[in-house]
Amino acid sequence: MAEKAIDDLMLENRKFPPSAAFKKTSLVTGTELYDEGNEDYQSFWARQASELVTWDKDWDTVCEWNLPYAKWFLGGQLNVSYNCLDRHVLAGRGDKVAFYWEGEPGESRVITYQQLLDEVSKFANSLKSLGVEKGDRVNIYLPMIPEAAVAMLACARIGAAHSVVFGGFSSQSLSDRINDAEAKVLITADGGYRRGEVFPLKPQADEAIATTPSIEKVVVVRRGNNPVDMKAGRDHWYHDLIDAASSDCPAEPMDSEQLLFLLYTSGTTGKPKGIMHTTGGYLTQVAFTHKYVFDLNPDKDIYWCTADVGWVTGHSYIVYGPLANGATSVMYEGVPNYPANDRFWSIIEKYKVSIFYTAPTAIRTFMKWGDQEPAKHDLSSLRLLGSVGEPINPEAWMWYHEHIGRGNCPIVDTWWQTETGGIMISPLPGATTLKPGSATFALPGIGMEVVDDECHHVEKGGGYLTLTQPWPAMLRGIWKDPERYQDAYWSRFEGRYFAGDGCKLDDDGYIWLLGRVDDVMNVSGHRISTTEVESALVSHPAVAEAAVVGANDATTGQAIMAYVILRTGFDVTESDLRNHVAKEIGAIAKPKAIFFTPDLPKTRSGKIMRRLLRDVAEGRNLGDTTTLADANVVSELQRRAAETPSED
Ligand code: 7RM
Repeated sequence: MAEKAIDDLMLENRKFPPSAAFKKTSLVTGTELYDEGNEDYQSFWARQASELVTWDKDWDTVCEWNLPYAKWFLGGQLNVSYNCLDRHVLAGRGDKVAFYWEGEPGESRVITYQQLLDEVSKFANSLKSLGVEKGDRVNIYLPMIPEAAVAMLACARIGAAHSVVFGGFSSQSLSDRINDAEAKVLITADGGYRRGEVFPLKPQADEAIATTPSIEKVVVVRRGNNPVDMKAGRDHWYHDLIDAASSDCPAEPMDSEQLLFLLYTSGTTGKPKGIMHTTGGYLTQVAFTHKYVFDLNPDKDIYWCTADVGWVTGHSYIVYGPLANGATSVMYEGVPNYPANDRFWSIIEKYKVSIFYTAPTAIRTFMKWGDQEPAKHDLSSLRLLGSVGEPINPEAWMWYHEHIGRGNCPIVDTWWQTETGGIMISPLPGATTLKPGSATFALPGIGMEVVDDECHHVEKGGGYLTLTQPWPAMLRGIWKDPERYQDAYWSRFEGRYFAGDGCKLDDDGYIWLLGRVDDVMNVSGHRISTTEVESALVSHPAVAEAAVVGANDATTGQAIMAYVILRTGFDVTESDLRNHVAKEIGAIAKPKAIFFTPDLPKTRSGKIMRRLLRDVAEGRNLGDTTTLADANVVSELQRRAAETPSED
């Protein structure tokens, strides 16, 4: 028998079946979708494609699978922007609100489907007037303002692929991404709001495009009102273009496999990968998952996903999924703690949000800030909560359930990646009994198998998460780098996609994500996941957030080092926490050292950067820190590491 891929230490027994009240209005309460997906996944997706998407021309072939390349709905034609806008207006829903936009300083804008269609059409005409043609790439570098969605949809309308770069990225990251994509046009803003202040974007963009020969034109949205230089002939104000443009821009049918967007992921090493997503399959899966995972009732629900449009979550679950389904969404520009730590809860109360989708990093931060913040607000409009981005620790799940959901809302823990395009593993909230911290099961139509090092089936316990069959929203490759595509995703296990994540299956077949396999620690021959030790730490009432890493150790191979953020008003000793971990999951998982810290190094989308913590723990100089949200955090940790605590 192969050596165990990852140990299984934690046992979580709490169960939350869907309530009778939730089931009463839920879209799915039984196993019918799973049965259909198991029977024949291609027919299953074909049915979703015809029910959820409007096609200009039917497809001939559902799926062509030449490993590792899939094509979906070949021969079919459709336009994504038509699906997100025109068809709702044509059906008489033009006055329906698409977005309630909330600016960080407090202003709001209400945008109906008709208004969004007009604006997108005008901007699509503007892009054409700037020379953008079908097949071109357009870069988008904007704050969280409605114009970001307008720009994406305008590109989709005319068949140009967008490449959105998060507004918090540096000019160097922007220029690298523009050059890789060879984008013709850059859409940016003067600046945006963050934590009560205007951060400049146009000056960064100017710096970036000094080294991007492909950029011919720049469009600038006015938002921050900060002074900017406009270069005559090259730079255009967005509002001038819109004022001059016609709102008549018929959506052009695109081939199902037309490139819809590139989205760059930083990966662990080397240059960012331009993940390619196309049209028909992508739209089918994001519409399906947005509808069924969030149990959407487009006539009643107010949906809010707190991600930034610069991340895949923003692409799939702020823009394309919700708009394809004709949903009403909230879009918020700023940070959760401006002007105070209860901003999110005041937004939920103000717009009567019923579906709320956020990340574990945010939830743990809210735990740290204290129960009193959500308690100040009426959150009774909520009926469903979601989580994405990292494993959600069982205690963070319980806190979210109790203090935000007030015990009444199911939580959908959704596992997926930039590469998968849409949600892959998640409960269906009217059908699945939840366990706190488990993403539960693969969705209908998705082929998932846990395997060991030798690619043998794992029935129970730890292993590697693999995907065994193509899915409609899967990446179509890495832009200009087919070899890297093959190596990065299809080489570890023959014939399957390996996501890089470890997970385990419990007695009931529930999936528990255990983090990236590169982070798994090897302590005296035991393969211990960072997630389980972190969850054990977070289960102590004094702990809000924890990150653990394995550092080289002469006796045990690696030793567990833990970095812990305490909840406001709580205190605990190191040895109490070590004993707590031993009691929760076993003595082998007891951290050798625990460092208390006010903050942790995170990527700008909120994922803990364990690689940097390993550098700190092993006393190395820091590697690449350019993707960090706040670089000061690590230098502070290094300072603290110099005063290494003792072991008991
Ligand atoms: C959507 C997104 C992908 C990686 C993925 C995992 C981790 C995401 C969950 C999760 C446990 C989850 N795209 N991840 N969701 N881990 N439970 N529900 O985050 O490309 O930025 O990251 O994120 O490691 O491989 S991403």
